[in-house]
Amino acid sequence: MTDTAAAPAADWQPTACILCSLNCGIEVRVDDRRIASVRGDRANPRSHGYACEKAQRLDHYQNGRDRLTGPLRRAADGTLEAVGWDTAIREIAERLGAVRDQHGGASIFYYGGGGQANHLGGAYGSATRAAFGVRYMSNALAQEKTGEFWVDGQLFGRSRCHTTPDFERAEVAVFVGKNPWESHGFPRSRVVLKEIAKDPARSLVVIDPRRTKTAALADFHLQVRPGTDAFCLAALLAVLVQEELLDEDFLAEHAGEGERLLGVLRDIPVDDYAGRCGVGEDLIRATARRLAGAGSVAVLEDLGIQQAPHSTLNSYLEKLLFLLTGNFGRAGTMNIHSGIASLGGDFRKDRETPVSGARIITGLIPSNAIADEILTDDPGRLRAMIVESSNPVHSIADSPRMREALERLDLLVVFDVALTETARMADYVLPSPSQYEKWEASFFCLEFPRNAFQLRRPIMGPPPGSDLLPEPEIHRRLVRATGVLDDVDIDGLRDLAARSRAEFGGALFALVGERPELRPHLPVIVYETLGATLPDGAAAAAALWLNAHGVAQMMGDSVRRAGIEGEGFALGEALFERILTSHSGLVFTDDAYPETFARLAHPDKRVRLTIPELVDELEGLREERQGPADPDFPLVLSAGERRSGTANTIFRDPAWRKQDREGALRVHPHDAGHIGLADGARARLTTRRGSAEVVVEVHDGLQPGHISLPNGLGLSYPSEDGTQGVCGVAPNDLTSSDERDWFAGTPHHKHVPARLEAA
Ligand SMILES: Nc1nc2c(c(=O)[nH]1)N[C@H]1C(S)=C(S)[C@@H](COP(=O)(O)OP(=O)(O)OC[C@H]3O[C@@H](n4cnc5c(=O)[nH]c(N)nc54)[C@H](O)[C@@H]3O)O[C@H]1N2
Ligand SMILES: Nc1nc2c(c(=O)[nH]1)N[C@H]1C(S)=C(S)[C@@H](COP(=O)(O)OP(=O)(O)OC[C@H]3O[C@@H](n4cnc5c(=O)[nH]c(N)nc54)[C@H](O)[C@@H]3O)O[C@H]1N2
Ligand code: SF4
Ligand SMILES: [Mo]
Repeated sequence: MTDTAAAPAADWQPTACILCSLNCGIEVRVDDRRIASVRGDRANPRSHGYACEKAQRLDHYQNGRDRLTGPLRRAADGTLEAVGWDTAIREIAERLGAVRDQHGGASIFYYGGGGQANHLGGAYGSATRAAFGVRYMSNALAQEKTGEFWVDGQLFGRSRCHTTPDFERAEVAVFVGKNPWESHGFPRSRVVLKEIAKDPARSLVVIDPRRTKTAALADFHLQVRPGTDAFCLAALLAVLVQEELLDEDFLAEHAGEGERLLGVLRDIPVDDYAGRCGVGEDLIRATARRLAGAGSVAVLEDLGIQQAPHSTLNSYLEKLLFLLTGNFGRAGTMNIHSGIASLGGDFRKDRETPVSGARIITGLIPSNAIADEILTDDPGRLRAMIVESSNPVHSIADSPRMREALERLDLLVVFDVALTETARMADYVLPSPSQYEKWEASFFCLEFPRNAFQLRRPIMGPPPGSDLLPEPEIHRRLVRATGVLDDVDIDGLRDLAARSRAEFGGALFALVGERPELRPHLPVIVYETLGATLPDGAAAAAALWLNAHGVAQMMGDSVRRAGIEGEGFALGEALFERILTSHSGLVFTDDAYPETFARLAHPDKRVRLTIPELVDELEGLREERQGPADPDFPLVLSAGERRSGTANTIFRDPAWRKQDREGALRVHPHDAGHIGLADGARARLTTRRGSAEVVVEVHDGLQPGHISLPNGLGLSYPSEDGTQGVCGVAPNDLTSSDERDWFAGTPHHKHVPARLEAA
């Protein structure tokens, strides 16, 4: 045994993995500021001890060599120089204020607000936006989920009526453009997948052009030709209608306005559509019959259809699979979950972007439209940008154009923990402690009936000698610098908060009743008042007090069913107290199944089946020509596959990957042979937008003509001697921002015309 191993082990501390939206509860042991050991936390009410192998590598995030240690400012010579917080905040406030005064707050844009697990800071962003009159915002959801949200809004009445699949109990589980073995996306993914696969009474359906690890477990693998899901899904739905497999009782009781949709489906030529998507007609019919005959079906769609042709239509057809078969509002099916906070924007404002007229959904500008809104001489263009916890230079389509756009801005302010591709372009970089060094939380609470939330405590302090501020404090200082809160009696409110929360609540309520313009500032106001009274330096958690009361008010029965007692204000207080003290997380709502129907927001509480715009698109499929591919770009590149060695851009150090260090391009043996490429060979990959050298992995899980590159690579990172290096290919050096869904503007990352040549 070595000396270090003999040193007394630190205690296991509960926290969460921050690498994907599941945020599995973990317990970690810290040794000399390193995340030394990691294990699943059995007390976590969502993950119950589950964690995948990636969590073992979290120290690559915690102790990355490009972590920021203090604020930075762009100097006259163009380099980034150290600057003090007071100077940085004062100058940013002055410069944002100047942009607003000259061009209006609509010219300042806010992007991000949290990555896979750090949403607490973003909860304070509303105050900064209000202080500078910011009108437009967005985040990564606007390059994946906005089409789906819009469809939810039409079907269920509100885009926040978001459905969640109950795979634990489903007889049939369906994945459409989703590879949960690698990407997760629902609790204990791999355990549940294996359970379904080995149970002869249950079935797994996967729609994916590749034989993924998920597809390899499937009973029904519909191996569509890339980009043809609309045909496949339409054919499945057509079989349901034509073979009279609909759940008529469910539809009569809970749905309406289906005539036009069902008429269109009745006329679809199933054999033709099967041919167009490359799936056998027999397999399509067998799958449809399996769905119709099952006691329960749950469905999950993801990037494979959201970032591909017909994105929004695909989301619509995916939802019709469970709706037409009546798999809604019961165990094992789809339910509308509760939530603790919104992940979207302010959807009450504009419906279109000011310059290019792109559709704004749930308050979010399509990521692909951002450069259009900057690179123009239109007086309404965006001129300043605040980026919080996101790396848009790397993650938005057409990175060269995003760089050009950010260069054109008068001011770019970036909040991050690392010197990212985006931070390198900033005028000011505002660094925060890591997610293990501060109070933090994720708002990805998507479960039903028992929905869980975890407020995480810091498990260590920030690095010695660093000069970092948590995001809530940065927002507070920016807001304070504008003077907007100067006439609010903060001291009085703080005293009240310390004395009586009920009186504090009453005073706050009266304040925003009198001055509604202060409403978006509430997070900062409660942070400065109630926050100061919270134990253990938990001020950042103060904003959650607002959420706790909101949830208690709107879903009191569900909160009480979760074992939290009280009525009215007392229930909100009890929930907040439970949030503060449940370090492994808590169940905050336990819903009854009828809740799904109660949450429908159409006045008649029915699902509205026909979405006219999308039924038009569905009808138009018949005329769509699938001509021969562009001879210059004969392959379809899927730019951004999730693998066990990818984690967005949260891990920047390539050394975290033991295998597939450079992120190989996967190529079918037929294509590899044709081009003359052996496994491990280097090749030149070219798209209409760019070109890159790649390592090839010959892989028979693909179909000929389809090639696949991982996400999250091509990041610049310092080696031990400090020289910067880039490992692998940044996928968005190869994508174009104009290749996007006509409706929601979601990118076609999974469908990039490409060619491959021996290097
Ligand atoms: N390991 C790992 N896990 C992650 C992440 C990560 O970076 N690494 N990122 C997280 C994030 S932000 C997200 S949004 C999720 C995404 O999770 P997923 O959507 O599951 O991830 P992808 O691998 O991008 O795409 C899923 C599948 O779409 C398939 N596909 C490609 N083209 C088509 C098509 O035309 N039709 C159909 N039906 N399928 C197609 C691909 O073959 C792939 O298997 O993963 C999360 N989890
Ligand atoms: N071509 C292609 N492009 C894609 C995709 C694809 O499949 N293909 N997938 C898309 C999808 S689904 C997504 S979700 C996006 C993701 O892309 P982004 O929205 O850019 O998010 P991440 O890569 O997750 O980056 C998160 C950032 O947060 C920083 N960070 C981590 N912890 C903290 C913290 O505590 N505080 C602060 N301030 N910052 C922190 C990290 O350093 C990192 O810079 O990429 C999209 N882009
Ligand atoms: S990467 Fe996702 S599934 Fe794996 S441990 Fe982390 S949160 Fe859980
Ligand atoms: Mo994502």
